[in-house]
Order: sequence, then C-alpha cells, then structure tokens
Amino acid sequence: MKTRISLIGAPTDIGAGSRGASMGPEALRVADIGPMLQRHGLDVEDRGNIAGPKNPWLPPVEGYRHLDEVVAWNRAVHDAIYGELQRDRLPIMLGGDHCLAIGSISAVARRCRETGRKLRILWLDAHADFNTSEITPSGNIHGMPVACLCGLGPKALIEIGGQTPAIEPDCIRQIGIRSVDEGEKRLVHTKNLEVFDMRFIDEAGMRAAMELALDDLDPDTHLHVSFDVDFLDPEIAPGVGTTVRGGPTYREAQLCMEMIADTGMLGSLDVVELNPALDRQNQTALLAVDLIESLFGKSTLMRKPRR
Ligand code: 6HN
Ligand code: MN
Ligand code: MN
Ligand code: MN
Repeated sequence: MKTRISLIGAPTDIGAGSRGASMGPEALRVADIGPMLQRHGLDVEDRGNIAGPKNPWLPPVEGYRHLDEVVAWNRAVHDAIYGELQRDRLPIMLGGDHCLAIGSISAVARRCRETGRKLRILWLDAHADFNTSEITPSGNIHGMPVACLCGLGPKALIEIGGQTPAIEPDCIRQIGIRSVDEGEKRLVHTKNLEVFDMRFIDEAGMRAAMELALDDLDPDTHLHVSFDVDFLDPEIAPGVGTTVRGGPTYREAQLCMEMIADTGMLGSLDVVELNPALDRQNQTALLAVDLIESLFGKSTLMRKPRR
C-alpha cells in the first residue's frame, strides 16, 4: 500500500437531503484523522478544502436538485483527486455528501486507464445510490452516484472523467446495503450489480461477504473504498442524514476494514455523509477515524492474520 497520503476536504451538502454534511471535513480533522495516520508512520499532507458553490436548497428540476452546483463540485473534486494520484499519493476525500464520489471515482478510473491498472470499488453504504432522474424519490443526487459512474445520468456528470461510462458495473461490490428504492431495485438487477446486503451479512457473516467482495483481485488492482458513514448501524453512528437501522456492528465494521487492509491494495478512499449537525459530541467522526485506522492496517496484535 502507498504510504503517502493526501487529505482533501470537500465541504458541501449539495447532493444531500439534509443540511450539515458540509461540516464533515472539519469534524474528521477535529477527530484527529491526520495525526492518527501519522502515528502509523504514514506521510500525511492535508491539502485543505476544495471550494465550490453554496447550497441554494431548492426543489428538484427535471428530477435533479442542484444539478449545476453538483457538477461544479464534482469537477473540482475530480481535478483535486486526479492531481494527487498523478503525484503518486493515496487521496482521502473528506466529504461532503456522497454525490462527490462521482468526481473522485471518475478521477481514479481515469488514472487506472492511463496506468493500465484494474479497478475494484468497495461501496460501503446502507443505500445502493443507483437512482436516476426518472426513478429518484427525492431528486437528491447523493442517491445517484453509482448510476452516474456507470453512465446513467446527465451528460455533464457522466463525462467528468473524460470517458463515459467512467466504470463498468462489474468492478463494484456493494456492502451493507439495506435501503433500496423500488425503481432502483429493478435497475440494480438489470445492471447486475454485485450486492452483499445486510441479509447476506446476517446469514453468511461479514467474513464471507468480504472474502467474496475481495475475490480474484489481480495483483495490480487499485482498490477504491467509498465509505458512506450511514453504512454503520445508527446506534453507533447517529451523525448521518439518512440513518437506516440494522447496519453492521462495531466489530463487523472493524472486520470489514481489517480485511481490506490485509489486501495491501488500498489506493484511494472517500469518507462521506458524516453530518456533525446530527452527531453527538463528534462520536460518529471519532468512530469513522477509528475504523479508518483499521483500514490503514492497525491490528490488535503485531502479526499477520491466519487466513
Ligand atoms: N446516500 N435512496 C434515497 C434517495 O433519495 O435516492 C436515499 C439516498 C441516500 C444517499 O446516503 O448517500
Ligand atoms: Mn451513499
Ligand atoms: Mn447511504
Ligand atoms: Mn454479477
């Protein structure tokens, strides 16, 4: 794994259904994300925050809320993440809401095409984020990034990484899913997305889910983790706008992160949807940082796991 990390804040809630994810980057910094990574011997540069348009808080127009502003933010995110990848650093995008994954993953996919690497995306979320303007119940674009990345979305968003579609559905593995809208469900099946939902995790366990999600990785694969904090059970992570009960426990989430760390292939990370306005004493940010510590290789004992 790369040991040179860049933190990039994207302080906006432009794609969300409640205000406050714009405060996410600062909450993660207050929870010591930078110093925590440094303590693990990593070279960490905090590149500060990206700027973009303010949130006008308007109803949907033709199925999208704030499309122009979402495009502006995602172009800026794309450019910032792409720049860090070119410098051969591992970018961590501190969101911000999940619409920003359109920009970050478009940049990662572009870099993978240029360097001839395979891409695997782990989408840790309560939601599939696979809506389109025709089927969205809300118009909130944070419910649409996976569809946009797969080429289903408005031209300005699907073209951000220079090639449409940015990715193929078969490079995605979704984990922790437990809230999918009706039309969205049909689209997930049509496009054959690989989903390890909570029913699967209940029955087979997080270990089996992660073994399958990380199955047949080419040694030269870039692993991108898109960590929507609402992936976690709301009892431990109340600081998100779209809580869905029945998510992974603290230990299940740790195991998920540890198994990703074991691959040694992590290449980029989004941390999104943290909403400090809904949090209690920054506990959700602290939990996210604790989990990211495992993602970067903290383990209980100094030994290789027995898998
Ligand atoms: N997220 N499926 C709902 C919608 O409005 O499209 C919720 C989306 C939540 C998105 O949490 O990143
Ligand atoms: Mn999401
Ligand atoms: Mn979500
Ligand atoms: Mn499949």
